[in-house]
Amino acid sequence: MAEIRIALSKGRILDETMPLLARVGIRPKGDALRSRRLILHTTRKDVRIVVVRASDTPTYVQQGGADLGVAGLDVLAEQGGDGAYQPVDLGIARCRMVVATRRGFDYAAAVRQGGRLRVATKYVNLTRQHFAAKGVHVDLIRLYGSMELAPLTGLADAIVDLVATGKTLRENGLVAVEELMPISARLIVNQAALKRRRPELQPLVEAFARAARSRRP
Ligand code: PRT
Ligand code: MG
Repeated sequence: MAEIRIALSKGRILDETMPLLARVGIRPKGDALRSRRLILHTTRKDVRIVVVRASDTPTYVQQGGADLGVAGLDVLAEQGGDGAYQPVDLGIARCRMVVATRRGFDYAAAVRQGGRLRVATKYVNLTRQHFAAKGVHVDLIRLYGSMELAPLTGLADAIVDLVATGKTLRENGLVAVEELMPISARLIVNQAALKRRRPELQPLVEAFARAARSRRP
């Protein structure tokens, strides 16, 4: 039997997918969380976990480097998500994508005045669409991380970033002023692989869907 590859990124996605995988009957062999290996064997002989960067998961699945993957809706929406089928909302790695500013910054006035707003983010496509729909002119500043620093240093007026507990914003004197969308991680599937190997892949997709449903309150 040909092997089935599942692309996962270290951190939240791997951590929160692990219990779902266990329900599906798949456990990585050895210490998956600490290992530096990029391909992990599992208790199912035909299943391998490939460890990728979070923003690379859609690429691996779309191009067939992996058959399945788990990616945040933030990553999928930002990249356009075409080519990978998204059959299951796993309901894990939940957070919200928001606009945030320094506490005390008058966002409503800045938006109303029709000037240009400087917005720092790694989600440049979603940010552009969001402000275009509101008719607000923005100067986009593309960052790769630690977006929270941008308003504090005067680099930007606002950021578009993810918020889970709100602790990071709070500790940096920032507040969420608008929500773009709720985020959770999705199972994604290579469409060609699903067509070609449906008898192997479809039961796995359904097992993920059941595992996700059974962890809901
Ligand atoms: O780290 P790397 O550059 O490799 O990639 P990554 O940062 O995209 O990966 P990772 O593992 O940090 O995030 C993977 C996925 O987890 C994201 O694509 C989201 O779908 C999801 N997720 C869920 C989150 C959060 N919650 C989250 N809180 N991703 C990031 N955060 C960050 C947020 O950007 C902010 O800096 O956590 C901080 C806020 O958290 P709170 O709890 O203080 O509000
Ligand atoms: Mg990160």
